[in-house]
Amino acid sequence: MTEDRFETIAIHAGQDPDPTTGAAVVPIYATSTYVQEAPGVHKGYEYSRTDNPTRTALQTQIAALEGVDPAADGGAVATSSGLAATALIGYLLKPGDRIVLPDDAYGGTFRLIARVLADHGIAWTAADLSSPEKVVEAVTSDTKLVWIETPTNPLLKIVDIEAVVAVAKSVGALVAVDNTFATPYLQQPLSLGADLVVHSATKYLGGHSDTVAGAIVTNDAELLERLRFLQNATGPVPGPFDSYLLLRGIKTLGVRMDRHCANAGAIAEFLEADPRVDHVWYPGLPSDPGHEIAQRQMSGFGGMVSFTPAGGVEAANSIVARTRLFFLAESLGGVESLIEIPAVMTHASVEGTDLEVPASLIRLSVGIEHVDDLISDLDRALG
Ligand code: P1T
Repeated sequence: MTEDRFETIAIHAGQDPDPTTGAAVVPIYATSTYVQEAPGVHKGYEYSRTDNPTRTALQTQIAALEGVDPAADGGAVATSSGLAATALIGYLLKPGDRIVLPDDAYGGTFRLIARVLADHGIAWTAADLSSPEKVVEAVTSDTKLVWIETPTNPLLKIVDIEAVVAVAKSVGALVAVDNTFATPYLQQPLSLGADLVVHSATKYLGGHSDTVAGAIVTNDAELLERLRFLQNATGPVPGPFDSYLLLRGIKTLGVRMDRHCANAGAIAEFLEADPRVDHVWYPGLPSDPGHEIAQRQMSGFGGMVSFTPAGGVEAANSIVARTRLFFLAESLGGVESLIEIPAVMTHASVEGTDLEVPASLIRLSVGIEHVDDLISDLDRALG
């Protein structure tokens, strides 16, 4: 199995035919409990908060795709949402510990760190992790976790994972990489030295905007055991139906990402050349400050594009009201294209902080529709 390539692993890892029936697709084990032959004598499953076979298959699939080294005894923990995954990682910390996080990140991640974990005595510092000097300045002896997002949400900054890992290791801090925007198809942070990979599986992994879920992946057996303990102790598990939807969605991750990347690249070029647009953020554009590192660190530039229209906030509001194919909605990573204004939608919680985003910023989650139709839709909406 380990010699198989990404697209093959996506379809086969954790998905052997069902041993009881030969079913070619992993069944939805809709059960909360498992009958025991005698007290403590069972087939490996006791209660579905602790483990469920559909979730086990999903965890095997995700771990394999993130390149978990089978010899390292690592693995994945699938969770009830991306933020549940982040919260479990937060439980690894103690009062007095510090988290260094990016000055551009998903608003909900910031809210969890600054308004929940902070109340439990965990300090935080926001810094521009795309600047090596700023990382060195931000990381101190009390830093126990460096949280990376790359590309960041919503400004698509690129962080050099290996460089940040080197600084974090110098003070013994763990490094977690939120790999939601890139997916393991485009970027594998564990191979660059990260300790933990986090996903909002709600997005590209699921791929169809029909479920909310998350995942944590690690090569470290001790961390995996601790996270499994924390999940069982606190309870944020995905149900078997959600696990099945993810298993099914992930099978096509590679082909979907190829199309997301191609469409987003064409749209970024279209927007960059248009005088009705002020600025475009997309790591695939040679003009983007993260382009070189993205080329080295990723095998494609992803499906997210952000831009500011020349007409400011007023223009932004009318553009998002005029698109027909790009639905005005939060979230991202589904087959259908979405458009939103982060300042008042996904990132309302960062207003007035170091993470504040431009008020006229528009974020596109470019779907896998025909690219010519998507460009016509934006062309019309730009007015
Ligand atoms: O929504 P949830 O599955 O809990 O995942 C949270 C999360 C974590 N990390 C990143 C990079 C994310 O983008 C998200 C969720 N983001 C959105 C809902 C959004 O529209 O940006």
